[in-house]
Amino acid sequence: MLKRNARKFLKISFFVSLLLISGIVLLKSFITVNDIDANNVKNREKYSGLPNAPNKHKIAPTTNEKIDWHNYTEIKIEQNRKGPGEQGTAFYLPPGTESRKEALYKVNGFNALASDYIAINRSIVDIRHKDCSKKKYLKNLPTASIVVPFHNEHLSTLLRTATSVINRAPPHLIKEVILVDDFSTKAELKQELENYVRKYLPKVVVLRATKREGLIRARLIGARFAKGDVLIFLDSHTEASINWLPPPIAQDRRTVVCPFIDVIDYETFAYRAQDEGARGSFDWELYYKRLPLLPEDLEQPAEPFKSPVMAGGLFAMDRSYFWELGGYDEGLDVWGGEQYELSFKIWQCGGQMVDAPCSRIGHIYRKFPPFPNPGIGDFVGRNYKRVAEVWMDEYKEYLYLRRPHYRNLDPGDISKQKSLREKLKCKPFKWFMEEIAFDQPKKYPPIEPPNFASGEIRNVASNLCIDTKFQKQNDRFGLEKCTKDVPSQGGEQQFELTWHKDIRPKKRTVCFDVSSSDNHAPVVLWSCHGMQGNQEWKYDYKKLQLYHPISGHCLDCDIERKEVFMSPCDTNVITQKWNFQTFNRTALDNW
Ligand SMILES: [Mn+2]
Repeated sequence: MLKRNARKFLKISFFVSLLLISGIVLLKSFITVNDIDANNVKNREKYSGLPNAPNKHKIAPTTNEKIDWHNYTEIKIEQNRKGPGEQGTAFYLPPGTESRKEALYKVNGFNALASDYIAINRSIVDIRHKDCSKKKYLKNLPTASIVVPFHNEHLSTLLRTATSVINRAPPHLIKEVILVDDFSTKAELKQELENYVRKYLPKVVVLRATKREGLIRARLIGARFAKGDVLIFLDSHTEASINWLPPPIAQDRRTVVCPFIDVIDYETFAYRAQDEGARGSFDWELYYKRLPLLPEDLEQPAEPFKSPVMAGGLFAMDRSYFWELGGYDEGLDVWGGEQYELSFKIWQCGGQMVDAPCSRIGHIYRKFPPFPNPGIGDFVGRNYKRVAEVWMDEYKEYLYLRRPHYRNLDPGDISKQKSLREKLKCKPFKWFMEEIAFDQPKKYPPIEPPNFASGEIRNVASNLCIDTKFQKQNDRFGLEKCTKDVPSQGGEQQFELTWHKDIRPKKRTVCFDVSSSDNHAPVVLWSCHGMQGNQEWKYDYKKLQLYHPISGHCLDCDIERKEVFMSPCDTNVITQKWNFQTFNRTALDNW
């Protein structure tokens, strides 16, 4: 339940802004009411029968006229708003709220009490690239249905999602906002949600699953109900930003569009960018990864750019095209793998996917996952196997190489997906890897090249070994007696100089990191980024030096203090000499 004060505050602030907004909506709809109906009829005609018309790649607008879709009245109103979290600023709870805060944190994984203090229709600042404010889009745009699945979402974050989506979009372009309740148990998501929606959000529909369906099937429930020309899927703890809707729906029918995803701070609800864009990709364990923008993408920072894989929950897709591609594979359980299934399918079967920098949606990345494991075994593994077996051809072996137990998982019946792939004459995965994710293997090679060196790193002067003692990020480490000499002694003395040219304790993903070129600069462990820089090392097996190119210094040590640090390279200094247990001479010669 929302606290009384917060609820009262929400209601008052909402009512005031609703009055203002409904004024604008009225005004707007008064002006455009005839166009709306005409547009809808046209769009209907336009879309009927399209699946059988393969050459009709573009949405054919009746006119090519482009207009500025910004709602300057709404923008002005928002600029003048003041209060908790307004203008997307950080909000700090007043003293005395700790126990309520903790209770809500536990069930949501973010500071839900802070959300309750912030107006449902709070303002955020425009952080889009400056060129976005000048962009125009077609006057005749299709309508959109926004599908928002939720499971035990906090009420005020859910309502803020729906409200921001509606307030920051042209009213006649939103057919409906569909909230799909995936069998939530929170009381406020029942009557209280429905009362609110009935009173303040007439475009919102609440659908209820009758059993726990999981994210993927909940999205499908919403998609089946949707009547708009374009489906837009959003998470239930998001905030749509200024003029977010026209960019994704102004694309052609087979272009699936993802917005930029901004960060809503899980503690303070401050709204900020995570970066200025990157192309989506994956590694061979199917973790979502990102690839740098291409030079041509950087030249036009407000234009949509091609992206191999979507991040997940936030995208827009022509509704008939979604079904033409079979929607999501319904055999995918709970969550996991669905973004790969859809992304591969789109690219391999003749569509394309872009990220639109001028459409930004804020998302709360939780501090921790609050929901218990569903207790149905490795459902993510089974999902990945389904995707790999249907779409990845011979490349699936690279996944199985890293996750051998997937070979024995039962993916269930995949005949429907396979026949869809055949029916749509989709291209092989090799094509996707070579044409779309062409730069991926450079960063995530299917077969990892061998290490340059591995084993203990023994100092020649002291006969001591480097020991990282299973320390954490940002910890320093030093020298200890070598465990090979004193087997009873514990420690972490096995290292790898990997093909990324970084040094990491075996089987871990923290790396030797030096961030200063000062004499005596410390060496710490830091999360491996694989981008060299501070973490690049070269082993000179002739001079026995561990060279750090960016600082130009060599690894050195103080025997008395058992300390490890950096100093200017000098072949006469014996404390700079190290024996790496084994090394690959050919690889080091070809550095
Ligand atoms: Mn989310």
